[in-house]
Amino acid sequence: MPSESFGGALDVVGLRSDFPALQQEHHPGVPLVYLDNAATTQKPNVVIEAMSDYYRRYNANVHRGIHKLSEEATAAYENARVVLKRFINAASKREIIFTRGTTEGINLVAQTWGRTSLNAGDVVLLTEMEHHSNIVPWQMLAAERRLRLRYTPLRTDGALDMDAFRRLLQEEPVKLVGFMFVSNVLGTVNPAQEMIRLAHEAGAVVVVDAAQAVPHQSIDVQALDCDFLVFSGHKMLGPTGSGVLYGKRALLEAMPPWMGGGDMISRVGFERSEWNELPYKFEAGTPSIAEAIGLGAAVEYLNRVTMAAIHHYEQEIIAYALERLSEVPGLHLVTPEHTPHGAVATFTLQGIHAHDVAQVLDAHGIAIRAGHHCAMPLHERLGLNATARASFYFYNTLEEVDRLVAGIYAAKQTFSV
Ligand code: 7TS
Repeated sequence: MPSESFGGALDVVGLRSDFPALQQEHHPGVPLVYLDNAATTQKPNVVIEAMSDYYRRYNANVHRGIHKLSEEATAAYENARVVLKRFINAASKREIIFTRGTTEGINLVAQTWGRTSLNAGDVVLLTEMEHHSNIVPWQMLAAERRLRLRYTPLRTDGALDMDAFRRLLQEEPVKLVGFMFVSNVLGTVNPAQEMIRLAHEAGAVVVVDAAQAVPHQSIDVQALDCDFLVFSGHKMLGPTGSGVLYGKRALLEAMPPWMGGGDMISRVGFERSEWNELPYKFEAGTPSIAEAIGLGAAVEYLNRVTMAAIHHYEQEIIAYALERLSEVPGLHLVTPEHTPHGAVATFTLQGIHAHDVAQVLDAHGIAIRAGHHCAMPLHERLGLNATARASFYFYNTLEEVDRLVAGIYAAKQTFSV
């Protein structure tokens, strides 16, 4: 059992009261246990209110109207950018591009930096654990520009094979290294700083998929020295349709825009146009204004809780969850227990399909995800069709871990295994 100091400085019960969705009963008399946080997190009142306040009080387009509402909307939108800049310690707010999420951020890098910097025969080095969003955009570009995709393999313990990574970087020139900071399936935390250093030594540009990292630990893009880093607002208490592409200013300055339209230009003629300065060059059209404001409010909330306390608490809860799960007969943990991992517990249950496990758990009020979690190549490599995944956030409790385990025993009973 965890020590009495479990939770440390975090008042989890108090924090939970900030989340309306966590107050509900899943079925009459059965409180919801929400363990699908790697897919998306619940939203605190401050986020919902910040968005509703924008719509109720100062709804207007940004960067254009010379009227009070538009000025207020622009100020709130740009303030969110500053909040995000500080959150990941970017050198300038011009390096913060608002996107709809991680997927859009990676596609933007592929379609702008990639299309101008990668040529036939160039190597893009990814890893075998990537989410589809860090594979498919590169496959699409590879087909168009005849690039070669290579993948750093996993070790049997679920960690990335760093020897192979070094070898792949040395075997032949690599133009781009793309990798996830934290795996959404394994939970594995990759040695990002070391990988970035090695990639730079080999002359590669690095894009980090930090979708599962930024919500759970403090991130400093300058200390990491990554060239690009992307994440989604909805996995860190913010709204769907919000996210950030961070890029080093010199790279962003040199990149052509992706989408054309309003706001991203400084001058438009019938024949040609000139681009706006950063970050607007990459934010064509009316942006997701309420979403950016909501994401700013989410980050301010996270700052109040502190990322250090969140990380510490999550490490305790995941250790407890893995310990309890590993005691269940017939349960195979896909999340490696002995490599650094985030707040994700992925497993299979002997004799029961992951979807059936999820269905029985749902009947007990417990929301998890089952399937391939948008990482089909990883599942193929692991020799698994589907896995069940419980993913935690700082508002989850030990009691919820216990209910998860009880639900798994119920599933075993239902299927008599
Ligand atoms: N990268 C990682 C590591 C992810 O976990 C996800 C979403 C994405 C990229 C894509 O993010 P999006 O916001 O652009 O969709 N992962 C999951 C998941 O594990 N379950 O549902 C979504």
